[in-house]
Amino acid sequence: MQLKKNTIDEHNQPLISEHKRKFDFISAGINNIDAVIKKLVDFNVAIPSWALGTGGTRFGRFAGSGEPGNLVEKMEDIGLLHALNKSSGAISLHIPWDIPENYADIKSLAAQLGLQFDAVNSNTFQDQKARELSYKFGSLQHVNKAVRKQAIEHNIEVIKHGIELGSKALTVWLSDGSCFPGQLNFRKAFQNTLESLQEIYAALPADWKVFVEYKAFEPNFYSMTVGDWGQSLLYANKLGPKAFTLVDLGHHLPNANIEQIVSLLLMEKKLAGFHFNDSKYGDDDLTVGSIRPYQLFLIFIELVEGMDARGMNHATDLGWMIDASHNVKDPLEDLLQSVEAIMIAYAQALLIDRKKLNEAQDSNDVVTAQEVLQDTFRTDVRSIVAEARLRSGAALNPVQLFRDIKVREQLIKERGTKTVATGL
Ligand code: PSV
Ligand code: MN
Repeated sequence: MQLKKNTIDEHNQPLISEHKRKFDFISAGINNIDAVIKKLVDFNVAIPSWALGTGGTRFGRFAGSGEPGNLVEKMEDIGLLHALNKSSGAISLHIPWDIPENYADIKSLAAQLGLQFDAVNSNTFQDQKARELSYKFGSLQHVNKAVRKQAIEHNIEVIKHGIELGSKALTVWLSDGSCFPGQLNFRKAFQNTLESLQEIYAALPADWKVFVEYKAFEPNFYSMTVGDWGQSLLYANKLGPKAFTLVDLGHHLPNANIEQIVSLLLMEKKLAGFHFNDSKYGDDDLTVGSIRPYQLFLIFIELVEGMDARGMNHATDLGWMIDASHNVKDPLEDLLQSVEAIMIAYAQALLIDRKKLNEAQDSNDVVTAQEVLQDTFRTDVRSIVAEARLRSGAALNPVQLFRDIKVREQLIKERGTKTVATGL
């Protein structure tokens, strides 16, 4: 299923006058509104190939219908999202869940849908049928050199798939760690992992990056070998200039100050980018902005400030991706909501009165500093984000259009009711 331009126009038409009223009101007080909108238009968030189906927990999975059964259908789903919001123009592949059968066909489909290939992801957290050795006790950290070799080769194979498609980064997330005290020698596990990563690093093309993703716990519950940003940064520093730390919002211990982590990683030129999601308790993988929108806003303040301090391009110099799971919502509607929440937080961060904030900070005026932040956070910027969509040819209200033209119903007609997308 593909969306036609006139479907978008027909949806926008009756909404335009009310939209304009709201937009004119808010934009009257902003002197650089066109520059802000241009940044929003340029900003895109990649969609992971594993997030297009209904997720689940270890207790069960309540499958949806009309879900994509292969990579082509997954790309078509992302193409739909991108047509609706013009901010989801990239796909991140997880190998071996989504190995392309024919690179040329996949690349031409991507071009037709306006999609780029974002970072490619390796998977050494599950055993694959074709692999001889088990990752039960880790992969790159494993005490057995042969297991490490198998995991290294898998990562190099993932890079090769990425090269064929035009990706420029490899994301390595390891479930390696231990479940019980005494199970692992931490130093040996670190050294083994570092040496394995060094071999993978050596296989990176000159213009590639490797993103080392950390996670505090799960599936290992006593120690994780890349458990926090400190450990990830150690690996990234030891590996070299092409290695960076990837922040997944759900991968911290409760109440971690993620905005401070982001600020310092940016300062050290070691921030790779993001896996966006939201959580109440652990790695809940909920819709971005659904639980802690203020935290997301604070993170974007640090991102914008840190990137501007280094003259970085907001849209292209870091990796932006959603990494969420959808247990009770339609995955596509959920992804539309996540992208919207990211754009809102980004728009608000762009509107912060930096000069006033800096002055307040420099004079220890804590009250004014808080006022500056909360004034902006309490400003309704949804019409600014909608205007950016309008200017790039997208829908004023993507979720409403998705429902009005019955996208899911059409996908069910095309794909059937009993479908299961690969992923977790
Ligand atoms: C692990 O929880 C993670 O966040 C990593 O990014 C994985 O690659 C992804 O989820 C999908 O399993
Ligand atoms: Mn992640």
